[in-house]
Amino acid sequence: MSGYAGGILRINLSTEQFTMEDIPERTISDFIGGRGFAIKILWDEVKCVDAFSDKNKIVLATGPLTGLPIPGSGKMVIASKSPLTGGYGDGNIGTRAAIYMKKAGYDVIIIEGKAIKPSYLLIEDDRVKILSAKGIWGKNTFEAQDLLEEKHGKKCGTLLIGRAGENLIPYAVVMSQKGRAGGRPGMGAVLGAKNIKAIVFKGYHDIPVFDEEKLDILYKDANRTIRKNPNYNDWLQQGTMAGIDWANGLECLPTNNFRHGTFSNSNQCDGNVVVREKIGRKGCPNCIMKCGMIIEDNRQKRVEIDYENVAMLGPNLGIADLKKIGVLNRLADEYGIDTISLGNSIGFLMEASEKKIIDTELRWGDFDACEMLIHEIVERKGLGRLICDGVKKASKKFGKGSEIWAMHVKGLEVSAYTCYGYPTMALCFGTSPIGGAHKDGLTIDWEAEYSHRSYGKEAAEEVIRQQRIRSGFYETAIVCRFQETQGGIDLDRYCDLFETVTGRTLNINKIKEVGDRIFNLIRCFWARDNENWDRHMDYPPWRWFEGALSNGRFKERKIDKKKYDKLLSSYYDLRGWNNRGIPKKETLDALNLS
Ligand code: PTT
Ligand code: SF4
Repeated sequence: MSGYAGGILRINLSTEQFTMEDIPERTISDFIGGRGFAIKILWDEVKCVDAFSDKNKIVLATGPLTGLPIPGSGKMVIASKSPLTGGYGDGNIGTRAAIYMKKAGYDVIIIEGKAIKPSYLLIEDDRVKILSAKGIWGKNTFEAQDLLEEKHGKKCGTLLIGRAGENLIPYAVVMSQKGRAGGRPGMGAVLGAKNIKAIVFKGYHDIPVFDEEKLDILYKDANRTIRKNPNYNDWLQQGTMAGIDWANGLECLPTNNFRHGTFSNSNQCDGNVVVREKIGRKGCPNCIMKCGMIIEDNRQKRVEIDYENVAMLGPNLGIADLKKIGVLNRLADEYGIDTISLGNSIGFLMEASEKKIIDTELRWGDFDACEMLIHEIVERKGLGRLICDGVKKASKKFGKGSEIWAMHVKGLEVSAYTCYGYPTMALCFGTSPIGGAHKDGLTIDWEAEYSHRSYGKEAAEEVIRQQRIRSGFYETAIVCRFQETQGGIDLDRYCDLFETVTGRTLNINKIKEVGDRIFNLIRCFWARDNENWDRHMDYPPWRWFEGALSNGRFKERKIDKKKYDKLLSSYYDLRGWNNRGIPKKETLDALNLS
């Protein structure tokens, strides 16, 4: 089947059995791939289980465009029930593993059960082995990657976890290529609970393409378009790090646990510093816009930095020096722990100290304390024990009003945009399918331009428009969404590429329909596993309703709670959900989900 590799590999770690399954035609036409396949499988097979039990499953899913000569096609989705949120969780990681998995003959891999001892998987075409992880268990992700490549050669793709995943830190990510990270809602911890340190892929098959000659022409043409794009050169200089200046200017750069939206020392850690300090660039395979900016940190180690990482481990903790932020970022990558939740958790603890809720003194900007805390979080010891399970749990333990400044949605810590002035962005966080993430909607530019519409029906429509396209195309087909925003490859062009690869038609209406189907099924997954589901689950962190400061320039900034509720109701109406945020039967019927 053109564009698809050959089906689903199911690996049962408990019985050590491996089976191949076909993907039903209806699943392909209804869900396309990636996140679509992942939620279909999790909905069918993972019902109300503990995320760390051997009944939970990990789904690795590629899309029909993965691994082909298409801009940004070196990515895959990793999904599971999240130990951090208790709901659906996924991440999108750029890695050679995505390409080799498809070349080995698999669109999807389902990992179920639990290995009896620390192990890793070697998947080479139709040969699957569960091997002992002796010698790599306990190693950081950089060392483990080197050891695996020494053993299996460099011509392979690797997914792996660090100490954070081994120690079941619920915001442990999956790492690859010493700098790519995916699966913020604890996908690394689910692998750890299954005793799986790494998965090594080797594959030698060609991926079938409907019209190879045309694909070759379209690919060259697409790369020409990217190179000619006026943003291209700036992007190569700063990548996502241009975001620091942008966010500071729009007053949404999280500073001191999201209390402020500007950071007075941002010029010590912005994109201009990157231009001076950069020693290289890295990124995902099949991409000519590589956006991972490499600098040397304060310990002379190489580290790949991004906007989210720097904002959360820098300004949000009051730290300005990019090389020091780099040390914290590198540690997070070595341990395989999510930088966004980490920056949130440490920021939460610093605020708890400032408010004398804990009796240890932690000061904003104290780099040494932050470094120590990262070690302690990962090892679940010392002060780190207080926040190693995320801010939602920590605030429940702390009480004393700390729930107000625990910056999460549904248990997942919010990404690096503070929203006092951005209610539509708060709705993106509130209704994201995985909790407080920006991956399905980022409306700050739209809102800055049309702020008078921020609470209106247009705002709900804009959020849904973005969610439909991102979920219905970028997370299913799968390609990097930066190729559109920064490279100028629009959706029409991608639909053409899709048709050339698969021989199936795709247009914006079909993308929206698939996006809606996925969003509704994910919503059902959350509601099924959360008995007390209600609209409060779609509220942003309370801090944005209260306002953070009693004086200064942020004094007046906050989201109007009543207006947010109205906005949420418009969103539900447009989605065909009831006033608790649960899909109505007729909505599910119309999407073939009855
Ligand atoms: C993503 C989230 C992001 S989003 C960032 S930086 W960003 C953080 N990166 C981390 C990191 O690094 N190390 C670490 N230990 N933790 C990290 N946590 C954070 O994880 C990523 C890029 C980026 S960089 C973004 S926005 C875009 N996201 C895409 C997406 O979601 N879908 C898609 N189709 N295309 C996308 N393109 C861009 O990809 P998660 P990556 Mg990532 C070091 O995984 O779980 O989605 O969390 O995958 O290969 O690193 O690419 O300013
Ligand atoms: Fe990966 Fe960045 Fe290229 Fe997107 S732009 S494919 S995230 S390297």
